[in-house]
Amino acid sequence: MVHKAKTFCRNCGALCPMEVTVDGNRLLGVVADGTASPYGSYMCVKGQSSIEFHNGAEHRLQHSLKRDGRGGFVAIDAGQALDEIAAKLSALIERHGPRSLALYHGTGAYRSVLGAQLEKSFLSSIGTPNLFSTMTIDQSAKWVTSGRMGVMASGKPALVDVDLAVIVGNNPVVSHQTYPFAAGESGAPGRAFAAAKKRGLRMIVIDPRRSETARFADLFIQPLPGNDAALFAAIAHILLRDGTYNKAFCDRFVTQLDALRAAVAPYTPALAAARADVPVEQIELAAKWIGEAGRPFVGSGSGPSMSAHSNLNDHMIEVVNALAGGYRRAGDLVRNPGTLNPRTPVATVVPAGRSWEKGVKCRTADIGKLFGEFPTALLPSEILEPGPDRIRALIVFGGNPVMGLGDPERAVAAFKDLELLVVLDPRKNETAEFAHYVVATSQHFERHDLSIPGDALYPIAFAQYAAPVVAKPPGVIHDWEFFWGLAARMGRPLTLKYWSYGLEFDRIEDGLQLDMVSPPDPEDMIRFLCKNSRVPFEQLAANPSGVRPAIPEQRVLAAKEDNGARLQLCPADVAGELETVLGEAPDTGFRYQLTCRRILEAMNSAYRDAPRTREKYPVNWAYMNPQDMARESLQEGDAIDIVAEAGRVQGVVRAEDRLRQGVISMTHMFGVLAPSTAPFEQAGSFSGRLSSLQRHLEPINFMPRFSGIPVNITRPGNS
Ligand SMILES: Nc1nc2c(c(=O)[nH]1)N[C@H]1C(S)=C(S)[C@@H](COP(=O)(O)OP(=O)(O)OC[C@H]3O[C@@H](n4cnc5c(=O)[nH]c(N)nc54)[C@H](O)[C@@H]3O)O[C@H]1N2
Ligand SMILES: Nc1nc2c(c(=O)[nH]1)N[C@H]1C(S)=C(S)[C@@H](COP(=O)(O)OP(=O)(O)OC[C@H]3O[C@@H](n4cnc5c(=O)[nH]c(N)nc54)[C@H](O)[C@@H]3O)O[C@H]1N2
Ligand code: SF4
Ligand SMILES: [Mo]
Repeated sequence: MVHKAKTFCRNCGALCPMEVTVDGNRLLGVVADGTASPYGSYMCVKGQSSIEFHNGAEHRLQHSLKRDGRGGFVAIDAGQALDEIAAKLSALIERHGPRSLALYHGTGAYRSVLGAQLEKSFLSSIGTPNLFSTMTIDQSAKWVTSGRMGVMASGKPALVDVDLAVIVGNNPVVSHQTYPFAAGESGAPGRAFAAAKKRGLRMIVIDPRRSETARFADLFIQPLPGNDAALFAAIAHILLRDGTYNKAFCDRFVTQLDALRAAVAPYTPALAAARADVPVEQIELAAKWIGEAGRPFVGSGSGPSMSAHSNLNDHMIEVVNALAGGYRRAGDLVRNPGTLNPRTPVATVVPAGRSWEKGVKCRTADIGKLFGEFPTALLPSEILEPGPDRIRALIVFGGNPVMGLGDPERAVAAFKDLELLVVLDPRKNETAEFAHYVVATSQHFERHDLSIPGDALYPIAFAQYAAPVVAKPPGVIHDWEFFWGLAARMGRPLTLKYWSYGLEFDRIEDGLQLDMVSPPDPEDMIRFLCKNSRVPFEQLAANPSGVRPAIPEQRVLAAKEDNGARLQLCPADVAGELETVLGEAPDTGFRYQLTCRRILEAMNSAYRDAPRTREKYPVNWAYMNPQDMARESLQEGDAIDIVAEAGRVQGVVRAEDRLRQGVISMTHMFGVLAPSTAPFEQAGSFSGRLSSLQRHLEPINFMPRFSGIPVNITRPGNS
């Protein structure tokens, strides 16, 4: 019988509420569900693609696979696969200790709530410190900044409360990624910007490409990539020069202003303008608006975090936000005080922790954990470098790291070296090709989830519970069943806890000890995760469109007493990096820089092969400014070789006048791992070939360079 059911999308952080039409085990359609949604009625094309994926599009895996020893795979029952994986893991740990196991938590794992919670318990139960995730190949510059500067516990303001949004290398209209890194709303981002503009919001966008988000900009600055540190050092220079920074905020909450003043003194507006190739007037105007703003929010996306000097870029962007007092203040209304996990923000500084300087370290670098994780760029070294506690077994949960890491020569060598590689995924992605076992997991609409990943991100308090709306194919298991099944077979206990970023799993006291003989009921686990919720589980279950709790007005509290902590605007290592950057000269051996971008239709490597994606993107086009194309005598559709220090790929040129000259813009994780020689036959060009996992890594988080990569272009066949 055909019926309608409520659920929410789990493809990205927006978690859009939706209504699907169900016919038995097939999904016939999907529309946005605006009943209670914090964004009103909204969804994007990936919502549609995800129902087609449930129905079997993109060669969805229907059962688990085992490598057959002859270069191929054979189907294996999931229970049998778990038996074999458990036996191998137990033997490895027995022989080499818990550090021989590592886990990589990919983009697909963040919104698989029960799986992600049990993953943390599983790692703790094994006792391995080896947790890697996409965060350290994404925007961990933000973690580094919070570790070096400290954090304002009052948090950042909601879009509806700011009068100036400065958005740096972030394109939420396509990526739906905004808050808490940058001003905006993850669902219906364009609508939220339009409403804010109508109210009088001023917006500055800084991006080498006039992005979809930039159409809302009052001031659009189009720099060469990799110069955000210089630009924001110059803006700090102006704010200090003119005395237009927020003195009230700085007197109370920041320190090292004198050191900052000295460090940014050489970063004159003229110097930054020359480096970034932008008019100096634009830098002065941006600084003027920031100085004038009553309620500013200066924030960034992945662009600055993926370019040269990524940690310094981010630090200087946050310095400007701090100079402007871009945080919620005592007495400010808290628009979303959390629903599942209620929070009461206080206007106080959480001191800089520099977690990486202490505790358990990586084997191959003198670096400790960043928010509980090791740097993913070091994963190949941690596998390959000989030693008793090297990584021998890896579980990849919802990720495609051989592509995501870039530098396929290095990454593939490491993945091939593993004694046990288990991939937990509904797709047979490129990483799965190297796996000993591919455990096929259920798709979003087939499992239980709770809106934990949105709890602190929604613009208003909101929570939603999703029960399965269709049955999973008989051959697949849920992500959480994998971790429970493995732990049960290995004789390890599991405890379900409400873990979220910033918490140390072992320190969370409140937990639900799971029965390791009969599998837990997923509904019981969700009920447990609702234990502190403002909306009881029963109410969420009775309201499948989600609930906006009625909560009394909440305001940011003033600190009872000054804890003495201050935001450290210019610690010694930051001052040192500013000095180093000052002395750098541009690499004149390269005429272009390749920048990152995202497309609406795909989620990294997921939905890349969805029919509606392939229609527009048979390849990931190499976008160029038409004037650059004319100078190079290139036409649309021409093939070019894009040559970087680390490697080369063949791309297919498309004109884009929104892009500044000197930049080639290309989305990631298309194509194949093999050398790129025929983009149309290889389904695109794997731009990860242009990045190195051994050179140009940032300090602390070892972030590789994925944007602003110096490149030259030639016609294929010419070198
Ligand atoms: N549709 C869709 N949504 C996604 C994803 C997806 O693949 N598809 N991926 C998700 C993931 S994993 C992430 S991390 C987020 C990322 O979310 P965003 O950070 O918003 O990612 P992008 O859309 O790539 O926007 C980055 C912008 O930075 C600009 N840029 C590049 N280099 C520089 C630079 O050096 N300086 C400055 N100022 N700008 C620069 C680029 O031109 C681009 O417009 O998106 C998430 N959402
Ligand atoms: N050159 C270059 N490299 C980059 C980037 C770039 O811009 N340029 N971006 C970087 C960034 S920001 C990121 S986040 C990484 C992405 O790196 P990864 O996260 O490693 O790659 P994804 O393609 O997002 O992999 C997600 C996988 O999760 C699976 N999946 C989806 N939903 C579920 C689920 O519910 N359960 C399970 N088990 N699996 C699921 C999908 O099928 C897919 O195979 O790449 C990084 N690498
Ligand atoms: S924006 Fe698109 S992908 Fe993200 S949750 Fe909404 S429908 Fe899903
Ligand atoms: Mo990401």
